[in-house]
Amino acid sequence: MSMELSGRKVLVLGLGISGRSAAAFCAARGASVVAADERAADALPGLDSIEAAVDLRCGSPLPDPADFDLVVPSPGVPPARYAERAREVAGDVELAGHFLAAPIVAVTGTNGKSTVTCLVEAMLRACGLRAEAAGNLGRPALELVGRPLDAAVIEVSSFQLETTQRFAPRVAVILNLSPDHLDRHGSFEAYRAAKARILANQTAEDAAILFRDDPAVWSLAERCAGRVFAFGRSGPYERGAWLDAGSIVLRDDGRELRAPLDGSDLGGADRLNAAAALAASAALGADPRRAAAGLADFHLLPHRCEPVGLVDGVHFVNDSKATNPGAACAALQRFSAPIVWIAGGRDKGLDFTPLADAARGRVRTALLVGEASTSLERALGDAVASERVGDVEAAVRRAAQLAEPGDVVLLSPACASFDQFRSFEERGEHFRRAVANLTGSGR
Ligand code: UMA
Ligand code: ADP
Repeated sequence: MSMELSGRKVLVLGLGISGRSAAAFCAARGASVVAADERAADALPGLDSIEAAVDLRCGSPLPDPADFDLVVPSPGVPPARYAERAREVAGDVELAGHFLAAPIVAVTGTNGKSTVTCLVEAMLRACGLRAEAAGNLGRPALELVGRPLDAAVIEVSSFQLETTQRFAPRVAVILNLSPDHLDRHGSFEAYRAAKARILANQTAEDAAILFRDDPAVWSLAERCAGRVFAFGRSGPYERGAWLDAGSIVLRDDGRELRAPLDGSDLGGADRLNAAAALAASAALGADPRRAAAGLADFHLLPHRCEPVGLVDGVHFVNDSKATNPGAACAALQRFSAPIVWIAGGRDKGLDFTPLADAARGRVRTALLVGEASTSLERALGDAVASERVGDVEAAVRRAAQLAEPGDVVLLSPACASFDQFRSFEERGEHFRRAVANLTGSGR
């Protein structure tokens, strides 16, 4: 398989963030590019920034892949749309893997990818390395090609990994695996297999960072060609990072380092994320002591267990990014105070029953919004009291009535946002504004 682009006929499928970047990239390297999207041009932002040489086909059925040398699919286009008729397939992550000169740290898993990607970037920078983050977190991976970098830190989704052939990161991280995107992958096993592709082309020179506490992840250790670092709640591990009395302990080649977390604003699963990121930085060869110092100024990303207000002694926390049950379970387990929990949204057909166990004994009342309210109500059964409310604003007002001082009001929906919002960010902003409105400061 050649990655030569010059003079080749390339079909880019989808003209969202990654398709626009892939079309520009291939055209700049001399390919003859057709870029297609089933949506009409006026529904697609950013088309004017694409080189004139790219032949845009919008608002019509996708062209036949058989007429092209190479198909570059966007992550959101399912392989069934092109795989059988394509001669060669390489998504933007595969192309980035080929064209990037810097070593790659690739991060996948069901939850925590963006956080860990940003943590690794921060840690490597604290070591004085030129590191930049990209990938599924929103900046297309191909934007890193040609930049002066010591390391590329790339968040990779199951959609992006599904089509990789030769992608071989120097360091691969798999954070956790719980059901998500089963509508696309068909089964949990197929989803896991897509994620496991992050390890498929690694060699003895590479390293994998795997979650020790999740059998679905840890059992992949046997497929690793390189060094394996475990990370988890309780070590010690022969090689890896674990949590111990408010610190991360990192052990590599018989040496141990203790990095206190007390000064950082990391709690709950983010402590595990920091352990994974520290192991990844060490695996890349960075000085772990300097890397750990990078935690001191790290600020959590918005919409991930983000504190957004303290009203009458009640803490309001925005975890709008929790778009699957696994993420919401982690958020519920994070707090020791009673929780008034706001959940619901677009039902992705995932099993909600694990939420009942996570909520039992922690949740004062569950306030259910959106299309998934009925299935959530059924899954929660008598584990917790629940009420249906119309939308996020109404839920915040009701939560303020139910919560007692010291409680946490947590938006952690376990569902996609698309029934009522354009994105999880928009949902989180609605929550933030509704909280501000409780005190009048949002007016
Ligand atoms: N399209 C078609 N036909 C199809 C499917 C899609 O024409 O059958 C077109 C759509 O009309 C649309 C375009 O393809 O205009 C969208 O492509 P896309 O869905 O791949 O979206 P991008 O804007 O390119 O964003 C993608 C990732 N999207 C998905 O995986 C669905 C973004 O992750 C990522 O940030 C971006 O590339 C940069 O790498 C989003 C996401 O939801 C945030 N990811 C999932 C997740 O995190 O859970 C995996
Ligand atoms: P991703 O990029 O995988 O979606 P994010 O860092 O954006 O990950 O976090 C997504 C959601 O997962 C948030 O709701 C966050 O609170 C939760 N989360 C973060 N890290 C973990 C983890 N290690 N395990 C479970 N849930 C997590």
